[in-house]
Amino acid sequence: MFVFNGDYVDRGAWGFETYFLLLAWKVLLPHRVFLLRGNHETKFCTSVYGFEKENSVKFGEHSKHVYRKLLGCFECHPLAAVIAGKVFMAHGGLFWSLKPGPYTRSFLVRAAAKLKLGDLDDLAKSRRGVLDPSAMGNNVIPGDILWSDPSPNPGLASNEGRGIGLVFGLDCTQEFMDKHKLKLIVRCHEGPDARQKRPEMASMDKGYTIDHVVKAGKLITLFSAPDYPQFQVTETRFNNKAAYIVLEPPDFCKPDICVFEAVLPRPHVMPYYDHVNVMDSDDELDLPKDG
Ligand SMILES: [Mn+2]
Repeated sequence: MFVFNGDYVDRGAWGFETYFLLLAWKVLLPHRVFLLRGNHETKFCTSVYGFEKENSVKFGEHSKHVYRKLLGCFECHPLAAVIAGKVFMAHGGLFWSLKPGPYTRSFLVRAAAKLKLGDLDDLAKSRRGVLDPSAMGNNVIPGDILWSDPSPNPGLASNEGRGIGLVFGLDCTQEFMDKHKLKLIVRCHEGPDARQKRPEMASMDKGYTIDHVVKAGKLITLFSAPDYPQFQVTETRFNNKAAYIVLEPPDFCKPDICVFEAVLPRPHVMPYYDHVNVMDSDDELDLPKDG
């Protein structure tokens, strides 16, 4: 069984053909291949970071139809997976428990520390079929789960660095794992560039970090794009290693982390967006702080 954890369409990492290849795998092996959603699988990110443009160049007169179908695919990806009842996997991380809203972003920012951590029942009740999960409104869990990050500080706080989702401490990881009898959480969503902006967290140079070690188990960040990102303004590259995880039965919760390097020289491909002037893909949502 293969579980992929989102951001297939990130031009800095995977890209256009990769997404089609993964969709073909899903069609061929629907009960063996699972494609969780990442924050890049949205209309916003695909229109800003070159995916839509690449689609229009490659599919020409059919591209509008193909893009509409692709947006439909994005909405269908699951937001999370529980493997063997012991391993929770989602692209960003944990999420709030909220009674029916709507909520403004400023309310969530102010109230974050007093809000409850969400559980799998809250997740099941959320509406996943949204094209661009929002930082506010009455359905914020999809935005949380795609954008949140772990923190070295305890508790829940609004994720000010991203403008959406939350940051959660190891007490939250412990609570979530205890509640659902989990032994391992695997999330992605932070490459070496994102970690460079958060010096309080370990660097992503080797393709993974163990961010929380709690009584119940561990929370691991996994990053599977070596030498990231493909497109950037400066000449300096991160030259980071990347990793994937093998989970073996019967435990499934003792991760065998496999590290790999990029094939160099990297093949030349077009960015299909103005990567000099468009903001980094880790600052994707430049939302107003109020509203
Ligand atoms: Mn991401």
